[in-house]
Order: sequence, then structure tokens, then C-alpha cells
Amino acid sequence: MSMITSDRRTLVVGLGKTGLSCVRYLMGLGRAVAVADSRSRPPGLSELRAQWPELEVRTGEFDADWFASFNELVVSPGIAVTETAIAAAAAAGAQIRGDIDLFAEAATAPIVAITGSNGKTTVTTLVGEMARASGVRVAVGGNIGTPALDLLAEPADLYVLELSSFQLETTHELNAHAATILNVSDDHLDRYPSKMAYYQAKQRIFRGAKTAVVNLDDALSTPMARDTLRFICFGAHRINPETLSTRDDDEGTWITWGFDNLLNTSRLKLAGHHNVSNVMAALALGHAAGLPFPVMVEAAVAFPGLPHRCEHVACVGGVDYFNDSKGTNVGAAVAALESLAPARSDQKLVLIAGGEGKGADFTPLAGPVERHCRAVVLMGCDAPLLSGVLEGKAPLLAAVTMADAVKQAAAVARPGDRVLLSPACASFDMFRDYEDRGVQFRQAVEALQ
Ligand code: UMA
Ligand code: ADP
Repeated sequence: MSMITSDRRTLVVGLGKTGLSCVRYLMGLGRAVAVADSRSRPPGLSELRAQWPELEVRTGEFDADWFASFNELVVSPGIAVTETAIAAAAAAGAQIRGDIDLFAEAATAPIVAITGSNGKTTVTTLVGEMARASGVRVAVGGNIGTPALDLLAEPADLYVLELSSFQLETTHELNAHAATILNVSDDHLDRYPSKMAYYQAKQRIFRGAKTAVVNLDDALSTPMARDTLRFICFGAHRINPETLSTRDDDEGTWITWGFDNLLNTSRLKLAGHHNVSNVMAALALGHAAGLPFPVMVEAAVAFPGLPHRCEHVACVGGVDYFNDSKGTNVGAAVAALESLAPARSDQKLVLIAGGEGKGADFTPLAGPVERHCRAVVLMGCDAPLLSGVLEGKAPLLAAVTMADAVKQAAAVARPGDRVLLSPACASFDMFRDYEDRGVQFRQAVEALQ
């Protein structure tokens, strides 16, 4: 808990979506605020100048002495708190916070908080849909796109937040009603000194939480500090009280709560084991928030999934094309390969992968590629790293543009095969963002027709 004093001066570090939301919020409280952004022309600058012309904004290289003159820094997620100027301010006694920390202090309705390496946006959206269908005034935001502080502008009975490890790093006490780490696999290792540091950032989601929703299929999702936490668990084939699980019978696979069948997975529009896990997580979180199972089940059945996530694009010449551009790390690409591999052994996947690997170890891709892929088309700056791991597992092809990658994939795919874009990498070396990459994939597929 921070002390509010009249002489508190806050420096908002970063002027992207988050920084602007922090300025809006802090100015609304009448606080003394200044802004720093290392970019010469940060994105929110003209909006900020128009609304608050008197506010001091410094762009370009961070000035450590200036930073150290503030007693509070609110740091955007895109900036590492290990930046020299930020570390120097902290050493001089400044409190280092983030937008989620400010949000947690101000929110008066319960918070459902979701982090994890993969599935965050799917689960966050689904919990939001479940709450809406239950007649709850719900506000959904965070890493998913709407900065959390902007959610405070409208009345809400429940907040559902997607949180990145970057946001959690600067969050001291979230006090969530229910919190989960969906899963942990390598990501953002270009920013963290070790896997442990990434994992520990995610663990902060449980600070002050009432209920932890724990993935029994991923030990790293378990809270390290248990204290008085209530646990609700989820995991495949682990039927138990207080647990969302699965059971197979002659009617297929059921999602269960305790010993009762809740939902036959054949009713879901979402495909793949990873999405069964996501639905179980959403049901567990919704239950913790007091939502009724029958309404949540129908919301899950109606949920069509999100674009760029194992999304079926078209069937051309007997080959199905899937856009999983949001598969931006190794764990996501493995899940997509395992989910979308055709059932018949003579039918295969052609994978399009590559981009900025963010320091990840690509080794977990080797097995699924060997089992399921007719060929892999590689592109982007870390294609050589991928090819080092995948050499000998499947024929490897090299492409320089998305159109080229799709053409090469189409040339090797046979009727009944599936072409899957699941890059296992960030997109920024070749595309504006993952959405741009997915759109270019779709356009390239449409050009085949
Ligand atoms: N930057 C600088 N100098 C600065 C400030 C930022 O170079 O002084 C750069 C950062 O390195 C980064 C970019 O600007 O490349 C954007 O950073 P930001 O912190 O200003 O980002 P916002 O626009 O505030 O968006 C952030 C999240 N972005 C990041 O964490 C990088 C958005 O998640 C989130 O939707 C938004 O806040 C609202 O909460 C995006 C994301 O890519 C989707 N998240 C990562 C992911 O999902 O893997 C974590
Ligand atoms: P995030 O917001 O964490 O990036 P998304 O819901 O947007 O997660 O899904 C991104 C990609 O991650 C999907 O396209 C899919 O490839 C993969 N994915 C989704 N859910 C899971 C899961 N539970 N386990 C592993 N991979 C997943």
C-alpha cells in the first residue's frame, strides 16, 4: 500500500496505450505528473499535448538525474525496470509501479486475473462472455488491449484482466478475487535474464489473491506461496472435488466438475486439447467469481474463438489453411501442431514458422514436426535457429515474404493436408504485428484461389 502525500511527483515512463491511460487517470486525481518516453516521437504525444498542454514531456534518451528527482515512477510494460535510469531512481528511493498496481489500488469490484504463456486472450475473453451471459456488469481489459485504468471510467461489478509478465513485474499487491497462471513455457527470454525470472514475474499474480485456479497439467502454474489461498484446479483426466476435469466415454469427451459431467466437448466450436484446457480454466475462474455453471457452459458452446488463433481460413484444392499467427512462442506452436494434425496418417501438416524467437529454445518443436509435418517453410530473422533444430525432422524450405511462404507450402501440400501458420516467434522483424502477419497470410491464401 502506498502513501499518498501532497508533494508526491509521479513520472509516467512510456507514452503508449498504457502511459496515456496512466496520465489520464493520475491527472483525474489532480496529481503532479510528468512523462518520459525514449522514442523521439512516441505514439500518444499529440493526444497528450492537445489535452494537457502544460504537462512536461521529455522524449529521447532517459535522463537518470531527472528520473531520480521523482518519488514515484509508473513504468509501462514495454520498458524493462532494469533500464539504468529506472534502476537509479529506485536506488534513490523512488517507488516503481505499473498501471495494474494503480488499478488494484483503485478498483472496488472483484478482479479475475489471468496470466500464462498461452491462452490468456482466449480465456480472458471467454470469462468476459460468461459473466455477460450471467447478467454481470463486466469490464474486460489489460494486456488484451484496453488498458486496465481505462476500465475504471464505467461502473462494473467484475473486472476480468489479462496480465502479461511485464505488467505483473510492477504490480505489488493485486488482491485478485481469483487468479491463474494458465501455463508456463519459454517466452520473452530476450527480456528476462533467466526462465526463473520470467516464471517469478508470473507468480506475482497470486499476491493477495483469494482463490488460485491451478492447472494440474502444468506444475509451474501452482502458487509458490499458498498462505490462505483457496484452490480450484483444472486438468485432463483428474476427476476430483473442486476440480474441472475431463472424462471419456462412448459419447466422447466430457468436461466435468467434481464427479458430474458438465459439457460434451463435441459441442465446442473451439478445437484442440489446448482449448479444452482453456474452457476448463474459464469455467473454474467463473465459478470462483460466483457465475452459474449452466450459463457458463452455454457461453462456452457459443464462443466462436478469436481471429489469428488456429483460425480456419479456407480450403483450396483439398488443402485446409489455418492462421495461428498469434502462436508467437514455442509452446503455442506445439499446441497448434498437436491440435491441427490430421487424424489420418497419410495426411500431414505443412508448417509455416519463423520470425523473432525472443531467445527461446526451439527444441520442443522437433518432435511434433517430425510426427506431423510434410515440410516446414521457414522465414524471418531466426529461421537459421529453427532450421538448426528442425534439420532432418522434415524437409525445410526458405521463404522471404508471406506470399512466397504460402506459395511454397501450397506447392508441397497434398489434398487432405493442412497448411498451418504458427510461427513460434514474434512478428516485428517482418510485420507490423501478429495481426498484420495473419492478414497477409489470409491474403496470400486468397490469392491461391
Ligand atoms: N517503448 C520504447 N520506449 C519507451 C516506451 C515504450 O521504446 O519509452 C517501446 C517498447 O519497447 C515497446 C513499445 O514501445 O516495444 C510499446 O510499449 P508500451 O509499454 O508503450 O506498450 P503499450 O502501447 O502501453 O501496450 C501495452 C502492452 N504492450 C507491451 O507490453 C509491449 C500491450 O500488449 C497491451 O495491450 C497494452 O499495454 C494495454 O495493457 C501487447 C503485447 O504485445 C498486445 N504484449 C506482450 C504479449 O502479449 O506478448 C506482453
Ligand atoms: P495469449 O493471449 O496468451 O497469447 P491466445 O489465447 O491469444 O493466448 O492464444 C495464442 C496462441 O496460443 C493460440 O493461437 C494457440 O496457438 C496457443 N494456445 C492457446 N491456448 C493455449 C494453451 N492453453 N496451451 C498452449 N497453447 C495455447
